Amino acid sequence: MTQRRAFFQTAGAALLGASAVSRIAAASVPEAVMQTSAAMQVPAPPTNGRPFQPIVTLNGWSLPWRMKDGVKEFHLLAEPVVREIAPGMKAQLWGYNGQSPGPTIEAVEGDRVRLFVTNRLPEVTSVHWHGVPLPSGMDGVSGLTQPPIGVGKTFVYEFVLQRSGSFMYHPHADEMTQIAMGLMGLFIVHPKDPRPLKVDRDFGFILNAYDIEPGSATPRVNTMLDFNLWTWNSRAFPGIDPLVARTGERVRIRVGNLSMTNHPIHLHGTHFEVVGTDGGWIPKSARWPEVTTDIGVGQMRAFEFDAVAGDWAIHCHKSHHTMNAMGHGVPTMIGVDQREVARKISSLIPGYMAMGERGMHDMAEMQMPLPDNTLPMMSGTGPFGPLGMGGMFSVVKVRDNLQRGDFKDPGPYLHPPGTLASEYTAEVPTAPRAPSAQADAQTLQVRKPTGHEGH
Ligand SMILES: [Cu+2]
Repeated sequence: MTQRRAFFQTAGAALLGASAVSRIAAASVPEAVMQTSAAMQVPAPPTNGRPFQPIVTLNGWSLPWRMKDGVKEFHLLAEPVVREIAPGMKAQLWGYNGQSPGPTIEAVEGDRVRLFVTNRLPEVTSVHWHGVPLPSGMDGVSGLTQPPIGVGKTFVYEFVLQRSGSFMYHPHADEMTQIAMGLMGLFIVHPKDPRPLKVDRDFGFILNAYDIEPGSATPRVNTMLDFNLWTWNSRAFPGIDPLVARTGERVRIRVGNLSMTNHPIHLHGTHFEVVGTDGGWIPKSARWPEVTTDIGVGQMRAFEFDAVAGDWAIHCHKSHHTMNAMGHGVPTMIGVDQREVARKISSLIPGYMAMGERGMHDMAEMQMPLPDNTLPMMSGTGPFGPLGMGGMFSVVKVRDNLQRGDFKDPGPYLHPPGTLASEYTAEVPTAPRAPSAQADAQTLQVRKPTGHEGH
């Protein structure tokens, strides 16, 4: 009987499909809760409906719902937003409810959800509930499963959450533009029985990227690969929240990828287990250990580990993705003696400085004048100096004495005596050297490029 009724409900919902809200129904649309800050809002446990342990969205928040006749009602408002990418830089993006990404939607397996979407963008949109099993007419593909949501219009989606997992939402109308502008969010469905999947801390973020010319604020939406801001939840290091945990706690991190390339996410300090994808949870016997998991475009991975005390880097292992805005046309200057050319240029441009002949670390140490509203290519300072990082980088900070639910940055890790790398100051015996390029100059034939501009 229950199955039969559920079938008719589903069939009815499918026939109805995603539809525009009538004027009478619009009067009962729940308020669209707004957020103007990019600071992490630690979500409180739910006050109604089935209990669940909320996830912590890095530099984000979870959307409150209204319970109406047993249905969880959410209201997303798509509109232009200002997002602080990191202190010192703000971007003009498109987002939901005041921020990009939009708020995380959290519900429980078995819940019926009703999602109102109001379009205050300058063009039509739709919302696709990425990975969520639902009736075809609720899938949010503009033109295929519904008419687009017109400018100023509100649509309503309604379905029952059939299984728990880590999902996303994003537009399926002019996606290239709308995803490049930051329209996306996490959709987390918690299990009805929390016990088998229980963890102590549950974090989530989306991998995204922007191409914002230094000194401007609006992304170039036609860029395909050469993005200059590699972000987690539309934040770049040092603007990304640390992931804080207590020693020994079981920590889950859920990462979705809505950028244009894959990102191998690497965690220092301990191995983790990949426990789920957007296709579902992986049975315990089939989970595999990793220290890096590659997250392809349009994929989600959930991984878990037992927290070990320390400050542990977590980052994309594509080294260009841990940099902020940089010009990729800059020639490599390692080994090039620039003294003569620097002398000539500084007679024309006072204060000119040649850089890069010993590598690029100099750039992490110095503060070059930058255009307004731009992040340094490498930045962030730790207890031992500049990190020389940007983009997709953060720190898992694990401490022995943390309260449950405390996500505040605990400051730098205090290393126990004898566990810190340091300079060796006693005498170092002369080590044999490999023949250097200089000693072996005859075999290194340098040929100057001719007629190849840009080499
Ligand atoms: Cu990457």
